[in-house]
Amino acid sequence: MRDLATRLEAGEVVFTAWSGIPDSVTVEVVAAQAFDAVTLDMQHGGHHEDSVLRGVVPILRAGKHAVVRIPVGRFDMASRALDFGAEAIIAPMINSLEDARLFANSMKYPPVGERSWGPTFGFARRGGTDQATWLKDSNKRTVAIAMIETRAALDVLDGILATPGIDGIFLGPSDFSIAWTNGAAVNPTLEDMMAALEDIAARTLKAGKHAGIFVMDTAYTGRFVKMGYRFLALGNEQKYMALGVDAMLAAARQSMG
Ligand code: 3PY
Ligand code: MG
Repeated sequence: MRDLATRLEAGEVVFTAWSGIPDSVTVEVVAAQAFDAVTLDMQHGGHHEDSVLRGVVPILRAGKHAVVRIPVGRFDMASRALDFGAEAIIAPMINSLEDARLFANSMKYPPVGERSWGPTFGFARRGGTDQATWLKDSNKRTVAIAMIETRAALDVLDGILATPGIDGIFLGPSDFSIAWTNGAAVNPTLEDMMAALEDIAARTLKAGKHAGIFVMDTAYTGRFVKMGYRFLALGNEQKYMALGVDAMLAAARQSMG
């Protein structure tokens, strides 16, 4: 299986499922669907340390990229999730250069960062062969993704992108819309902010980093890909279930004439 970093460097579009139900059997079902990756959400989803430890297994077994969104400021959890076998970490609310530096430090071994040694589960789960190779390759085989979702983050975007160890950004369009409207609205497809989203993607690619976004409305997918976003998150378990049931009932009713 090719690394997520390799696929993103090649410009491939990568779709990630979004999981909020903290149960490894549910994760197993999600990972069996046609997504390229599964993200376990510890920020707004119900995932916690134990469910991440267990949930990474069915994702890797399905041959998918295991991604974890940590809670705000929980950079210790970024290291832990990597030690559990996650390949990429999404850190929400990276609003300052200090946030970016702390996040990168937790993601990368020296000399880039300060990640502490101890891939207790990840080594075997991700096919580690020997410690020297793991140490040599880990920094480029793990993807540190900083969420951009406030005006403060936008103000220091170039600095975040230039932070050693930060591999890319992930746009949170709901929080970004709240920031954009000064708290007046939550609208992840707000037309007024689309030029800013386009500018963020362009600056990210220019810096040689990866751009991702949560696609709340699938009709916007093509537009975001055209802007340069390649790592795309879709839905959650509730949505997958609702859409599946809607499609199934509609097909059943249609067959009745
Ligand atoms: C946002 O849109 O704010 C997000 O965090 C998406 O997950
Ligand atoms: Mg958000």
